[in-house]
Amino acid sequence: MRYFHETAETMPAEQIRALQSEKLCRQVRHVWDHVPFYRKKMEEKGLRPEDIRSIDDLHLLPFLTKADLRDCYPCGLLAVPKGECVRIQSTSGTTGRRVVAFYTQHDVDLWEECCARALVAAGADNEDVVQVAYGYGLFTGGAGLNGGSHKLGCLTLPMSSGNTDRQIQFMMDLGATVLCCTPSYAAYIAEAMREKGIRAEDNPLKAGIFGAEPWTEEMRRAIEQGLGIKAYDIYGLTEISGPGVAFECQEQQGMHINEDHFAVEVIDPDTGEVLPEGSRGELVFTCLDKEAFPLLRYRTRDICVLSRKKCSCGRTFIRMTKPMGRSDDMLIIRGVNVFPSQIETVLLQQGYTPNYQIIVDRVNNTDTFDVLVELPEERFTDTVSGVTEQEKKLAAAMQSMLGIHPVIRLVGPHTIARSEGKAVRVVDKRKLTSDSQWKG
Ligand code: DLL
Repeated sequence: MRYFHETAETMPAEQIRALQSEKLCRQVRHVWDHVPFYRKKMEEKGLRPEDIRSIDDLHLLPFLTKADLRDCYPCGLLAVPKGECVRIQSTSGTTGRRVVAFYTQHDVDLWEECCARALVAAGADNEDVVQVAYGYGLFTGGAGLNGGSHKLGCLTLPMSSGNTDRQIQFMMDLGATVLCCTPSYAAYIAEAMREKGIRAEDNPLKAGIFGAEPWTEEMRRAIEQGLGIKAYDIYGLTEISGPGVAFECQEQQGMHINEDHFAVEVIDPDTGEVLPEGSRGELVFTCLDKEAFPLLRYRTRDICVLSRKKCSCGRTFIRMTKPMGRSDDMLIIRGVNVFPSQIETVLLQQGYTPNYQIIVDRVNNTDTFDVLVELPEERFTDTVSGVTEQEKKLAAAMQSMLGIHPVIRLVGPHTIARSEGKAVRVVDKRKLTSDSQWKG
């Protein structure tokens, strides 16, 4: 099996554009009729649905930002009655206001099909055993790949993340052939297997589908060697549906965007100008046929380059490079979205000063996450146990806000450099960009 949906995935470019035009006109009418927020935004630009006649008119529509999504929380962008929805998923959340994405059954089917396409592109068919070690729950990773695997007819192991010993045992006992998780977790699983004396050639895996966080070509090689597999990238975001918005094929030369469902643009993040193919800029997605939560011209903040160069796999969908970073301040640490503002909130709530620094690094392919925090003078103690106790308490408070455990390092009052301009809150030592992504 080479494609999950051959006619869609190999459609000539003109046909994709015609399909996108037809779907966009329908989608614009749908949001105009059902989402007062969109109607207002369009009216502010002097636009009516009939002004959008083809995909070439996409640039006329207003952008949608994460701030708009927060303002519309929870149901302000819902385009169908809540009773017609069958599911929500949600982002890992910023300062208390998560983005809640709604799905009708049609939207779930569409999303799962995108994930099934990714599985086939990674060489899977219905004979495969797919181990899904992305988190299940509000996060889209587990649900998305689980659904894609079902659609393809694979035996699905809904492991969720964590409990690495059990992951390895199920993988070996049930003969998992495809592993789906974040790349950092894949590297950790490889390391744990090595420590147990299981050699790469002894495990039943043949491929992995890894995404949800940035990873380099070096990391890909390490995982491929460590697990004895081919490692494929997968991209997506909750707001647009989840994993499967784009996926890699056997060529491993960028990710094909499912253009029959999502129109993509790259813009200059400062001016909003649409940039020509091949330029580096911010990715903007338009959902062409989602019903419940159809975002139009959503600014992802992910920076990347698009290419329409023919791919030897036969798929005609445009390809995106790995995201080369983000244009906002969100960090992705071990697959979890972390905003510096969340850390500041916890510090202030716990009676600390807002003088802190986040230090993120990658050691043995796993993210480290340290937060340097100044001890307020009134809490100063020179006993080791006193300091350790405060560090533990603060780490627990951050874990409950962020869903990820930082190492807190309390330092003396006034030891963190003050800034005269923008404060440098984050020191990210990970090398996450790769220069040569278009080799072929
Ligand atoms: O991370 C969806 C997903 C789950 C994708 C599983 C792939 C696999 P969010 O939690 O909403 O959704 O985070 C979306 O994660 O805007 C990117 O910045 C980043 N991201 C996702 N995939 C990749 C990737 C899921 N392959 C945000 N490479 C996005 C780099 C990625 N960054």
